[in-house]
Amino acid sequence: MELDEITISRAILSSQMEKLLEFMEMDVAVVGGGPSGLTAAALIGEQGFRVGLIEKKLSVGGGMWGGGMMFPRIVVQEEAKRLLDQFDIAHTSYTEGYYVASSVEAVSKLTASACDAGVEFFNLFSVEDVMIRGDTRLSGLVVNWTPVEMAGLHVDPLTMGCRVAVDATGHDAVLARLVERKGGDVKVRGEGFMWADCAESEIVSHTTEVFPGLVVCGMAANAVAGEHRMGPVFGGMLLSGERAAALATSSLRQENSAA
Ligand code: 48F
Repeated sequence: MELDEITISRAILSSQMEKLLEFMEMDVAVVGGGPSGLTAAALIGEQGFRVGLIEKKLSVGGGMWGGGMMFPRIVVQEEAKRLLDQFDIAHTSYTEGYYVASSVEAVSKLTASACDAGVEFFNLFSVEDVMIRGDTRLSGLVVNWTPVEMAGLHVDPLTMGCRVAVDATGHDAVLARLVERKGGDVKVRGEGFMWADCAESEIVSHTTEVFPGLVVCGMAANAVAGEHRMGPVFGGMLLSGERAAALATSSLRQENSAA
């Protein structure tokens, strides 16, 4: 078979354009492909909703990929071990209640689960704003290419509609801060010092719908709540992603029944 470069280019452009158009109206947009976002996306996707994961970097994984200070290992505590099992992430017991896994395997398995659940990935897309009409409910995202942002080019963004957005942007809590800055009823307190025990035990309760149609999870949830940070222990991220998935789907169902 003789390969034709134009056919290769057409295949890429037409299939991606089809996906982009299909995802102009999503059920859930998960913003950020770190551990909490990947977990949330996989679990929402499994329920048959149309989920797009928008990641500003080239690769997903966020702060999980690099493990602890570039040693590609993560620690997960007892409470979240069941999620390691659920996503088939191999782990060894270090000492009672502490499990160690490869950060590369963890990101890969979470990503593969999200792919299997039908989640569509939009990498190198940076969310720069949100759409809210009349202070009622978040209805979409304003996105641009990350390279446009990096180069400081004056290029107008495009928009993607979603019924629920999950802010999984990590320490920056980008979506929550945007809503706060533009006068929405959200207060971002900013994260506190390193204190793993507090940070991990409170993260699930901080994972909430902070504004109609906007769920915060992972470090973004702790940043909104003024909670501590935790370093390379990741159980809370998985549990927070799981909680965000439950909140996002219940918000969708409420919206359905109100319609
Ligand atoms: O930071 P990140 O891994 O978030 P997380 O799921 O997990 C936090 C942990 O990795 C770690 C920790 C746990 O011990 O404290 O830091 O809460 O992933 C956040 C992702 O969001 C992307 C970013 O590139 C990263 O991959 N992101 C951030 N801002 C934007 C964005 C944006 N404006 N648009 C799209 N993606």
